[in-house]
Amino acid sequence: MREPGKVWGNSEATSDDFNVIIVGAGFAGMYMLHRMRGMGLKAIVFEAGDGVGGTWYWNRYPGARCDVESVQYSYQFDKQLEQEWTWSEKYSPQPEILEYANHVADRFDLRKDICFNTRIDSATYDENKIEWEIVTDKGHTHRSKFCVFATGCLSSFNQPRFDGIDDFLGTTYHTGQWPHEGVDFTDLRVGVVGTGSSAIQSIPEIAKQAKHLTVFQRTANYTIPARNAKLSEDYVRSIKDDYAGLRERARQKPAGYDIPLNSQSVLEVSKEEFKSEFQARWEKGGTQFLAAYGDLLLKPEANEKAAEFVKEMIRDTVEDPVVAELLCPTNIIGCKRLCVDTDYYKTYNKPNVKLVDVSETPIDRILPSGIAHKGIEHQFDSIVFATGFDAMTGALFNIDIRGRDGRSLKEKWDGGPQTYLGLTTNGFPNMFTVTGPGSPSVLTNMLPSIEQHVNFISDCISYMRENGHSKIEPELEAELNWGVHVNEVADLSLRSTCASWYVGANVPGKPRVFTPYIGGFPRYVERCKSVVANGYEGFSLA
Ligand code: N01
Repeated sequence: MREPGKVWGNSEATSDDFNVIIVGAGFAGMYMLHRMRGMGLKAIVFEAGDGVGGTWYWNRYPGARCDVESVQYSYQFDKQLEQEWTWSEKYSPQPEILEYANHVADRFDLRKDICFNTRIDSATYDENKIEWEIVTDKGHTHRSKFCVFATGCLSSFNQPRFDGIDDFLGTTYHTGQWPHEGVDFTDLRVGVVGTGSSAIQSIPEIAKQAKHLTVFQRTANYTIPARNAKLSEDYVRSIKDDYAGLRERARQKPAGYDIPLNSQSVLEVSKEEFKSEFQARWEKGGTQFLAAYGDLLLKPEANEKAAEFVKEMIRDTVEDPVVAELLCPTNIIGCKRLCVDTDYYKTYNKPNVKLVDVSETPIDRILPSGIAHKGIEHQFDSIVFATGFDAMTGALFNIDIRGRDGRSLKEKWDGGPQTYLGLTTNGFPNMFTVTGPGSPSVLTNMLPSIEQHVNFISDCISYMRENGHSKIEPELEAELNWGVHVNEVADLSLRSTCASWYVGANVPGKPRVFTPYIGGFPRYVERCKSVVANGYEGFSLA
């Protein structure tokens, strides 16, 4: 084994140079830093916000919570952390998840190597030195052997540029950039644009305060009651007593999330049977609803059974039949990400809540006093844009990333992202993405996926160190084959068939490509293991 200093060392390096530069201090960046330090490497994280937590730092809108049960949406790399941290609710609210991120940062003393309030403007690969040069928005330059983008899948917010948006005299908010001090909507007339997860979580909370709330819906969404609850001491004890078992069961599941999966076809059971199964899952709450039968996301006629059940629930809940029909989605259930809510449909029974359908006629423009639609002026004191994100690639494209020969990542991915395993891309040596396009990421429980990626990257760097390599890059052929596989499995699922952010449909001009890997967590992990077992198959090492 070569001495680390010789492998990583650069005669021109200054004390400002790092072995590994990590971009982003969310759950991915924090664990990456921890692993690098554990390997004795010098690493620094650059973070745009003034605190850790990523998604949970930015998305502070009312009602924000995770839709994966907290006992599973948590790190598993440290058994003591697992035992000592106690979640208070089934789906913990954003402040508690952020508190957890802060606890982890303190516990592992991460902050001293995180440079807050700093955005990365550019990252350029220097072939001669086999180094990355990073320039921050403060104009500082740093160099490192490796560059790891832990920039998140849903971190570049999507703000549609409605005509007149800058003329609005009230206050506008985006759910993904919520003010830290919170917002009091008491006695205000509020407009919400969008009905995705962020809107579905925030609308019931905003409706509790606002004098009047108008929701502008372009596409109705399916949502399942969360049935959130405080966790009892006995339940927490039972989880902690068998955390290893729970994590192992989760690893075997396609979403890396231990929920009751039924592989049976809904088409093979009687109407009474599937209705009772859907009813039981509706009562239990959460995304496990879609795991009721094995073919719900494979066959339209199977999907329709689940979709019809939810529509019946909407019609039973919403008192005004016209509003109920507007809230009934017309597309595949689960095609767009299934939402999880608390009292979403019930909120439309409130006298201060109104739904405006903008599916056929879009919003005309923003006026100084509100929103104009079909020539009608809706007056507001505040407008909330719950309009989502430039998902998967947005945060990467916000940085001018240039690989070998000055080639820009944005240009390379002009027709859609191309990666090997969602972790690396040809032409960009020593660069890694955590939960990048082509990885299971957003289709799985993010925390186990993040840990798997970070462990893969860390082990890879360790392997390079032990074997005297200073450069790693995926071969073009391996990358193309991975892309073919990602597309093949996407084509098997109904998830790839609608205009969702999974395919980039929500951002005008974005190429329509199903970006995450839908082959499932276990299959992905097996593939990564076999790549390693075969001496980093598909990578060229120098
Ligand atoms: O964003 P979205 P989100 N005019 O893209 C509408 C995760 N998440 O922030 O569907 C009018 O889903 C748009 O309409 P349409 C989760 O993975 C998790 O809600 O494009 N409307 C849509 O209704 C989630 O999937 C959690 O027709 C416009 C909405 O804005 C992802 O983040 C909580 C418009 C955007 O919905 C994104 O969710 C929250 C326009 N010009 C988020 N442009 C949990 O863990 C857009 N829209 C619970």
